[in-house]
Amino acid sequence: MSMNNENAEASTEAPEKKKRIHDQAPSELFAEFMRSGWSASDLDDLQPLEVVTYAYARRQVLSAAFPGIRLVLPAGGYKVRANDTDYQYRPHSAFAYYSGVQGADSTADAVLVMEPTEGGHLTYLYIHPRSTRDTDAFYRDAKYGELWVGRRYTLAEAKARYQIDTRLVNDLEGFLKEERETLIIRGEDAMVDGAVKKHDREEEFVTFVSEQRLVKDPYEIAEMQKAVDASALGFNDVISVIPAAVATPRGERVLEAAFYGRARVLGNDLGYSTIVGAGAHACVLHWIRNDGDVHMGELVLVDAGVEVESFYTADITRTLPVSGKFTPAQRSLYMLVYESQLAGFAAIKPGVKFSEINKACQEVLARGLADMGVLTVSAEESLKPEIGLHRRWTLHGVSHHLGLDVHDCAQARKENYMDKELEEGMVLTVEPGLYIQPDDELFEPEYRGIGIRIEDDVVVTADGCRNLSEDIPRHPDEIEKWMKSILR
Ligand SMILES: [Mn+2]
Repeated sequence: MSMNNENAEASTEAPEKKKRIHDQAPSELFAEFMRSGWSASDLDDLQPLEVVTYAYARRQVLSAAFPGIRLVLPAGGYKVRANDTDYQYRPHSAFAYYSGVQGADSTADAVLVMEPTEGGHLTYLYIHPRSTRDTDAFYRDAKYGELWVGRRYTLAEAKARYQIDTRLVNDLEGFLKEERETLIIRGEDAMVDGAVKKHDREEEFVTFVSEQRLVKDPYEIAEMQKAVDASALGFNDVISVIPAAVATPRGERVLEAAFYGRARVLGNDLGYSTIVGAGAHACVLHWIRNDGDVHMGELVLVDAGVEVESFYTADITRTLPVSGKFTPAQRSLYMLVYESQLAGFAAIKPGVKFSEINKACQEVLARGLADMGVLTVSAEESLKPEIGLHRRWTLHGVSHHLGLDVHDCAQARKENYMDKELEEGMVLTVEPGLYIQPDDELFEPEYRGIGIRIEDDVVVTADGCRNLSEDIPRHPDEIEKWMKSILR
């Protein structure tokens, strides 16, 4: 990483009394010298982002739901990885949703405040603006100074970009301490938590901001298509390094790294930790260690998604034959999952309950498993909720909302999620799977240790759904063709 600040003098005090290096003031001569001799660098041609009108409309909905109450949405701060190194910064999804702030523009500790006024709310974006050359901070502050971490927007620049009035975040604490009914997202920003008393509608507020995202606006759907398209290229990259993965110890990491490269080059980051499970590792649902070898003849399950600059993510799973060809046992299990997914797609249309997607997929899987003779009851019996024997191999539900968070709208109430009718504009995953553990004696040996999941991202349309990830091959014949076209 970086060196220490060479402008600080070494301390001779005992370690426990030692000041942090950046606490030490520079000489007046040095400070004066550092402040002078720079050319002007304001950005005066910044255009409003496309998201501006959408973010405004989202805030209008929120405003109407909580009239007369101050609403506070913190972006959150850096999270420590170890000692003085932090994780890559990523703002809270509710902050991103209502502010529109995105990508590298997004700075730690920003807070969106909606101040009640007659007939609605006025919105303020509180930020750490850039540390200009007339401050000491630009070279002394290792956390925010622009010689250390890069330039941020001035208040005027951020306003031009997001069309929201901007204020200094350092002035926010005093502002929040004024007596006023206030709702916050708690647990993201210690200063905000400390300044604002608990309100009995806080949980309702958190639920509301989660449920508002259940139906996506056209901007969001376009961003999610971008995330899916970038992920499609990531899967091409994964296939292209399969020979290297086979040749390298811990080959799963080779595949993981290929996808990660694409996520960082085309997007902001991964939307979640990539799962790469070769062979029986595919039967471990959240296998993110990815430290296994990759062998010829196995399947490898890759569950990965690129998060684009606006922080929307894809969530896609493909299960690929390492050799480029499915064995008969692999193909027969794969086709069962494939048919199950088709039933899931077919179940999706406005007015149908969310939970019906799972029902449609599970029905196909249970019938297939019954036909294979591994169930001790009929498919009908197994499908009764209180019985569910087939779940030994299906393990999880087949759908969740997708958006800024990979498991989007997670604070929504059950009646507005599982038990809710689908609406046009919802974005969902459809991801049935079958997982035959390597020690499962109910299956013949050639099936043991096979894990298969096929996961696509769909948007609910007026009369059905549109698969955003349709272009990523799914059928075994298409997968074999796809792999051949990359690996030949
Ligand atoms: Mn998923």
